Amino acid sequence: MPDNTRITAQSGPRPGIGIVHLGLGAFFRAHGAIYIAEAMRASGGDWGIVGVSLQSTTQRDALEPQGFAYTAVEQGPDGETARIIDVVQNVLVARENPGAVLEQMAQPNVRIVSLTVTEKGYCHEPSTGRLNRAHPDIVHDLENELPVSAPGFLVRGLQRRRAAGLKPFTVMTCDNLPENGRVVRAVVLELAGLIDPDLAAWIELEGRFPSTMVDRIVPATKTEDIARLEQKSGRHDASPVMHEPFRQWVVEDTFVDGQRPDLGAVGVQLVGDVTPFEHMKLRMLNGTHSSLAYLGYLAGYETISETVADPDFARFVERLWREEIIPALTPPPGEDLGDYADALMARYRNPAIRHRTWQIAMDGSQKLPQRILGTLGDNLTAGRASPGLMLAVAAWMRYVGGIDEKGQPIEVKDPMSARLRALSDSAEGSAKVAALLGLREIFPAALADQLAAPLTAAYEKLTRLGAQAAVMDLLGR
Ligand code: CS2
Repeated sequence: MPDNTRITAQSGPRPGIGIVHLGLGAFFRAHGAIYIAEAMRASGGDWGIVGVSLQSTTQRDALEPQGFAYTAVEQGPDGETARIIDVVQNVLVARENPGAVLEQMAQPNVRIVSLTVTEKGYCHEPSTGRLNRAHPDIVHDLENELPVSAPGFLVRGLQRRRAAGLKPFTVMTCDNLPENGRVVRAVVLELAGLIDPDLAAWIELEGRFPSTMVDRIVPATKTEDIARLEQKSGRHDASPVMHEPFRQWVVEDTFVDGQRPDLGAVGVQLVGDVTPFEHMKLRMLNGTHSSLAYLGYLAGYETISETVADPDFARFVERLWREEIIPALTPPPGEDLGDYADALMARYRNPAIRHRTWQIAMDGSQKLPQRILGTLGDNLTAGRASPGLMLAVAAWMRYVGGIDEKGQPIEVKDPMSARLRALSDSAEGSAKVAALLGLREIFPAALADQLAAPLTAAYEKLTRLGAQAAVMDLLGR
């Protein structure tokens, strides 16, 4: 493919760099980057983005020849619309040159370092939110000045700024973690404290870590998406992003010196407390997404829209919302949870979005606590039954065993996959459920005790009937 048929960044003045983004995946390019581009168009400011891939060279190699511009394709039920996003000004690969990333973070004009490094990128223990000091990347970062982990880059980047007499950058996490600002603040302070207690004290005093709630469904781009787009537009884009029309971003308005793009001008909700929005989104959207992912995968469905096209699965999700999830939630200001559930169902049904159950099933060990276990714990305390969510956790247990209902292997992607597989292989039935419940990184002891009996019953039913029939049985069909 000759370069002149590629898409290119628009000519004209380029904005100055204001943001370094760690983890330049499809989600940020289809969500935060678009809001930031729109905010600059609406109100100006130099908020150009330098993207950082921690490991892989794929994004850099794809985007560099096209001036870091890419196409964002909005996929609605009635068709697609495409637009070129050219807010990214450069992409660095941390593994190749960690020093260049730190240097960029220490530039005076950089005022925000944002992150989408997925749940596991915080190197914390999901059940406690504390830094996992035994994590190999953290062990490395304690011994070396050039880091490999996201917390390591944040701490060393802040260390350089302090040494240069600069203010810290605001750390703005955009990952699906509850109280994500507090989580990243805690891991940064803990790691900084182990490196230099004075640095930790400075970060604690001067640093800002707004929590955010991010929402847009962005399935991984497939080869056929690239080909279809090229056929339609006549130009090759090596790395377009596909996304649904819906988007939401709720941001705690606490930034160093108030420095941020004019996000309020483009529909971002700037609030004092993001927590109720995060709970709503993580439990209602991500909680049912994960439930559908494990049960839907086991029942043989490839995507979420295919899964909810099955009337039993659609009724199952409705039941999860109305009887198990909503009763345990406090609605955030201005939100009606019943309406929110209706809107989610319409989003899941969008047939243009081919979001694979396998993709969502990834990294379950990091996702279950905030998506499902919190609701289960609240329901247990309130004496409310949660048979649907029990079945979903049972399906996760079945899934991580690595063999599907037809005896075919499942490619389980999870930082704990080897341990999960070994525990699954070591026992059967209730002993297997007990072995997995013994993983303290996922299940706190008190919750594990309460879950043992109902989860064993759900697991036995799931293995006896299969996912589809277990869902039907739950609905009384
Ligand atoms: C999904 C999320 O892959 C997953 O685990 O549940 O990526 C989901 O699509 C987004 O959080 C929607 O905002």
